[in-house]
Amino acid sequence: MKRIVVVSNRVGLPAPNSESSGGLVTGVHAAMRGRGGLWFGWSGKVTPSPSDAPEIVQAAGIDYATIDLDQAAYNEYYLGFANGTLWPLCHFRLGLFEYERTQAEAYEAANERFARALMPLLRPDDLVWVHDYHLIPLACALRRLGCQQRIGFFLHIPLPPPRALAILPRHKELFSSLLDYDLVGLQTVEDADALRAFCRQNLGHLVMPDGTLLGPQRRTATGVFPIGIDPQAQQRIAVKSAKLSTTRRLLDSLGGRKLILGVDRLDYSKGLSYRFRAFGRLLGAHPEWRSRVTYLQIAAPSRIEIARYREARLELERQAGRINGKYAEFDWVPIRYINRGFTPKTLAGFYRVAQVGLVTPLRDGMNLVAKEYVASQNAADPGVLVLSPFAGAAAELDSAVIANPFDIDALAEALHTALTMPVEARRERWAALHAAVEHGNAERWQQSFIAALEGVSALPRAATASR
Ligand code: ADQ
Repeated sequence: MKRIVVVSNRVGLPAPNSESSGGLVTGVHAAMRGRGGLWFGWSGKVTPSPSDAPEIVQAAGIDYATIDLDQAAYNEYYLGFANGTLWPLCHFRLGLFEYERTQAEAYEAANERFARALMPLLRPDDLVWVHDYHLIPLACALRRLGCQQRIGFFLHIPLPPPRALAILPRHKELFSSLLDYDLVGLQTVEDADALRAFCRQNLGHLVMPDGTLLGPQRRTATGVFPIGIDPQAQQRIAVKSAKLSTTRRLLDSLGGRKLILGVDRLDYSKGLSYRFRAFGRLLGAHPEWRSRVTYLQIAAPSRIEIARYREARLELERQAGRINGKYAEFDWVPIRYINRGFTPKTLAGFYRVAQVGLVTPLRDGMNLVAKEYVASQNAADPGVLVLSPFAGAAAELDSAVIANPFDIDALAEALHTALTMPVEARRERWAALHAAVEHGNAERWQQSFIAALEGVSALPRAATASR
């Protein structure tokens, strides 16, 4: 079996009982658990004059190799181009998109540095699997250093249509560097269609009926690989965690009221302020729910150095204050808004006892919280998932209560529907959701991507063209 080398900006270094650092780390960990391999990337540390020689630690069959970033790279590459330019662009938020040429250059330079540090660690028959928008040009940088190994790329976030991508200066240069990969994987059919359309329309490349892109140097296969979780492990943890003192304390504090639960990184793409408004609208339109339901929103701070993220946080504080001020009673607070992360164990217990899982991003590559919520339920008395159609997960989880988060009234009605749904209907919907989560699990995601990467024709473009 060939060794897998995973490359991602952030590496999920082993740290027992740590709070999650987001979906990529959750998904990659679940996928590497059985197979092992090397995981290379940024340590999460910012140091002056960091070395290009990675620090290596081993745990549970995985070698973790990391390098630090310096302050300028952190500001310009990570906060700047990756999260201030590419993140809003890919989440269809063109109004929030910002561009600085020096940041684009720092992004290229960071990718070159990652390539230089990784190259000495590679063995001839490794399969290199690069993750996410931070590292789009990594294969190009590796190829320049002579890397011949198969390299695959997986984009965890959405890809907007070509006309939106075209607002990025030098978009052709950036996205044509995807053609240095042997395989590019995306979360949904819509994302894969956007990539193929961009390559055809903006780059002028031929796209084969099977989705293969014919670039100038090589053939690049493309495919849809929806990321998943380990549903059986999630169910086991949830059953155990339901008995934890944290879960018991939560239940005691609710005093028999129903619970709506949201769990997210605090990110403007997750649509939290729309949810708060919809919950307020529910209490206004259906007074029978006052004092009978509590909404717990857990929102772990994320990228707080970026002004938009601080503004999103302030907006949520304002809204929670307004709604609580209007509807709270001396013995009931409608919205409990918690601005920190919790361990996966604690979250699993909360998922299990929540009657409604509220997952309504404005745009999301997949959204693993939706899958974790489903996998944590009690089959005999399951909760209801309220899901945005703009989460990649909606393609698989279409038995959820689907509600457009921009339509506050529709979202409030969806909450009412979920809270009043009879048990037979809940069981029926949950069975379909659970089957989908089981089917699209983390193991299948990893195995199908690696099988596709091993299976792609390694022939250079020139050789195939002349056959
Ligand atoms: P994220 O945007 O981070 O991931 P998501 O898929 O929902 O979003 O993953 C979040 C993970 O972090 C989950 O495992 C969740 O349990 C955990 N988490 C979230 N909030 C938390 C909190 N407050 N406390 C503790 N843990 C928390 C990106 C993309 C997604 C895509 C994933 C994986 O944006 O669309 O699904 O990568 O590809």
